[in-house]
Order: sequence, then structure tokens, then C-alpha cells
Amino acid sequence: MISPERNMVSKIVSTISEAPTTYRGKRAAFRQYASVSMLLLFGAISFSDASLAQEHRIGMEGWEFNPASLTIQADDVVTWLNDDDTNHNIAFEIEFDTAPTRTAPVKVRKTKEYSLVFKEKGTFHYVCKIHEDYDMKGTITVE
Ligand SMILES: [Cu+2]
Repeated sequence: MISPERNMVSKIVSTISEAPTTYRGKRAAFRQYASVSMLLLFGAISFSDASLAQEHRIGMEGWEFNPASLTIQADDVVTWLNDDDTNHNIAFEIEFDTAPTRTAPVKVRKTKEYSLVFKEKGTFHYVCKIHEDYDMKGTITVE
């Protein structure tokens, strides 16, 4: 899945607060790009300089998203902050034509944060794939 807006790639990746720094950096960057591209194709989430938008913060605490349910306005920013002593990630559920699937998970290491701008109305379910069995799930409703 490749976004037609290839020239936006560097800008998109640079807005991800946790830049890949490990030896798997290229692969991680690709996976983040793939994730972002999927979201852009989905047409509902994109990155922008939303300096006027409201920012909402979601903690990753005790293997839970807090708050697990959040209602925001279009163009608002959501920032996840990992306050746990372990890594978490975020993968969105997407309905394709045939079957639901998920975006590639974006890793949010401990003490790191990660932001997205939600551009369009809708309901977005996401999980931490590492701790999904512990019900580490969240929902964002954009009104
Ligand atoms: Cu987790």
C-alpha cells in the first residue's frame, strides 16, 4: 500500500515523535510509513501542523490507555504518552472492502510520546498489540 503523496513521506515520518534509531531503523521507518500510508489512504487521519487545534493526551499507564475512550473534534491532536516501564504500540483497526485489518503498529517506547491529527469524523478503534490479551484497547470518536 503506497500513498500517492510520496513527496510527503519525509515530512510525515519526521512528525513521528519517536524516530527509529536502532539497527532496524530502516525497517521500522518503512513500517511506520506503511502505517501512515494506510491511514492516509483510509483518508481519515493525517499529519499536519495543527497549531490551532486542541491537543488531547492519552496515557499508557499500567498496560491501559487512559482514557480508553476519547471524543474529540476534527483536526484535534491526540498524543499518547508512555508512562509505563515497558514498550507499548498503537495499531488501528481498518475496515477494508473484504475484511477488517490493522495498521502496522507504531512502537511507543517508555517515556516517549506519539501524536496524530484526526482530520475527519468517525470512530477509530486501536489496540496495543503487545498487551492486547490484557485488553489494552482504546477508541477515539471524532465529531
Ligand atoms: Cu502495551
